[in-house]
Amino acid sequence: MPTISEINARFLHYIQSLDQQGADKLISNCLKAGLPPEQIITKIIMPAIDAIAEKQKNREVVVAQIYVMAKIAENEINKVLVEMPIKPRTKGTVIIGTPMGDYHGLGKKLVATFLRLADYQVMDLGLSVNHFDFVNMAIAFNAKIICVSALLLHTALGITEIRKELDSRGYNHIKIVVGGALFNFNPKLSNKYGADAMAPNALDAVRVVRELAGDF
Ligand code: B12
Repeated sequence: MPTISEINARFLHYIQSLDQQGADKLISNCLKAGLPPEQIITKIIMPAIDAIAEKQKNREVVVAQIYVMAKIAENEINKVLVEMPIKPRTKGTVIIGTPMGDYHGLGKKLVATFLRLADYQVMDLGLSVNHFDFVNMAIAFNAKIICVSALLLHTALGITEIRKELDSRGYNHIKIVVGGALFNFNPKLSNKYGADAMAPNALDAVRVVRELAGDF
């Protein structure tokens, strides 16, 4: 059995070569070999996406390539997520989505899954969500937390709109937690946009949600 870093290098090679079949076979073999799904996501798939992000920063790949690479990564994430245990949701409801105009969905999907594994009922509103919908759903489902996954600077203003809408309707006890590339680049932005907290990854997202919801 190759080491995790060897598997990661191979996975990166497959997505860089836009080889869906190779990636598929590799991840299937990892699952068959009994590698824990969480480890496959955090140690094999996510580091590969980070490496691609680095290449994009250095302008070594173009958006069309990133699109296909992200699609391959997403297919493999979906395959691994199916293997994760289904647990009863004993904690409260959390609303999650991306702000209007933001179609980056991989981080949101992972955060939603990790919250579900931590027993939260997660209402995933999907991509490019209007701020009214975030607020209406939070109120309707008695959620204590709204999670916003924001990767684009110009669409993150949607978070400020959610804050304003909550405050103007007297729901300022509902907390906003944010994450995504934007806040990993500059964590202070979370405060600027009116969020209560940020987390840099899906595991920390669970910790922050627990703290804000008062669940231990
Ligand atoms: C893949 C990708 C795409 C794919 C998205 C495919 C998909 N299905 O999601 C495609 C090709 C479609 C795309 C398009 C664009 N993209 Co793009 N994209 C990326 C890239 C390379 C990776 C994002 C990703 O999926 N990462 C993997 C996931 C797992 O990580 P993550 O999202 O960060 O999530 C983790 C944490 O951040 C955290 N987290 C995430 N959400 C949340 C939420 C909460 C509540 C919490 C607590 C935590 C949390 O936990 C997650 C898991 O650990 C980033 C670079 C980067 N550094 O992020 C650029 C990036 C986000 N894109 C960028 C841009 C500009 C664009 C485009 C405008 C086109 C372009 N010129 O590149 C379009 C815009 C499309 C739109 N309107 O949404 C810029 C944004 C810059 C900015 N400041 O606004 C980035 C940063 C690249 C760059 N360096 O320039 N992109």
